Amino acid sequence: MPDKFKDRIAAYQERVDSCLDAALPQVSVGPERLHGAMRYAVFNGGKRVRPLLVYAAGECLGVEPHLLDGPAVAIELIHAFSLIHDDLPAMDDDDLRRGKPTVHIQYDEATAILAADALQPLAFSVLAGLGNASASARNQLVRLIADACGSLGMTGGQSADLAAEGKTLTVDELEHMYALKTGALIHAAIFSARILYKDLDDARTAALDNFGRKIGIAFQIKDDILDVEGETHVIGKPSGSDAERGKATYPALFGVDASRERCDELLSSALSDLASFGSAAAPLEWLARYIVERGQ
Ligand code: GRG
Repeated sequence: MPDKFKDRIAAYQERVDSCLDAALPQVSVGPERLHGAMRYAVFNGGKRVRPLLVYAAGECLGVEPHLLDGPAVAIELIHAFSLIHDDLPAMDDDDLRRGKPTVHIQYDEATAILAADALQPLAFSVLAGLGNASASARNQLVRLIADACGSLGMTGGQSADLAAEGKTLTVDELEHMYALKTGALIHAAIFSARILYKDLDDARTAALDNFGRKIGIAFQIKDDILDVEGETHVIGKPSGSDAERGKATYPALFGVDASRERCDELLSSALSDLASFGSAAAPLEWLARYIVERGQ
């Protein structure tokens, strides 16, 4: 990774971590166990890809970072919420996440459910309380992120994912499920910068929209490949767990080679969507490559 990106990424990760710390209640405030579980879920080692996409899309459009802190925090809180639910016994029943016990293992199932229940409204409270955005921008951000996690977004995708276990899907059905389950929040991360930048023409709005959708699907295909090929200590969760549960994934249905080819195809198409933004899109380009080439 070129040093200029390494430094910038580390700075944005620190920035969002400090904003997350400010948004989350302290553990010393009651109910202490609940607040401990919420903080555990957020601060146990995530890569912060979604907040990084918010800031990179902001750089692409020339939006000031301080305007992007709110959506970056809200989206990471929603992401943490979704991972708690995803790991529960009623869903994927995973004991390990980011190399550490999942929230329901570290605490207990009831506390994990409540921590997730509390992270979601906190995300919307952060957005509603944005002091540096117009009322119209706040409304649009709430709508964008609510839709991305609702039944026509992440929750709907998760429902389709559970229903598809042990079944065969077509490429289109599978990619639609990925677009909802994983892609919707990734797209919302990129598009939140668009909401804060008023003067983007229709062609470039569509280009950013397409970039977000393609990179969201590629993210999930890469996640599937890592589940097949990654080692547990590197990916931080049990390797091979998708196959064990009979999950409908790209590698399971179409093979690892086809999965890699599809990832590369989505990446190159997504990169061509950024052409009209010139060098301002370099951080987004870098993140898109990272999403497809990452090892964890
Ligand atoms: C949260 C509204 C809402 C509903 C819950 C459980 C659920 C419905 C949705 C789960 C969706 C889900 C877990 C999709 C998988 C996305 C994915 C590949 C997550 C891993 O993301 P990384 O690699 O994780 O960015 P880190 O650990 O780096 O944060």
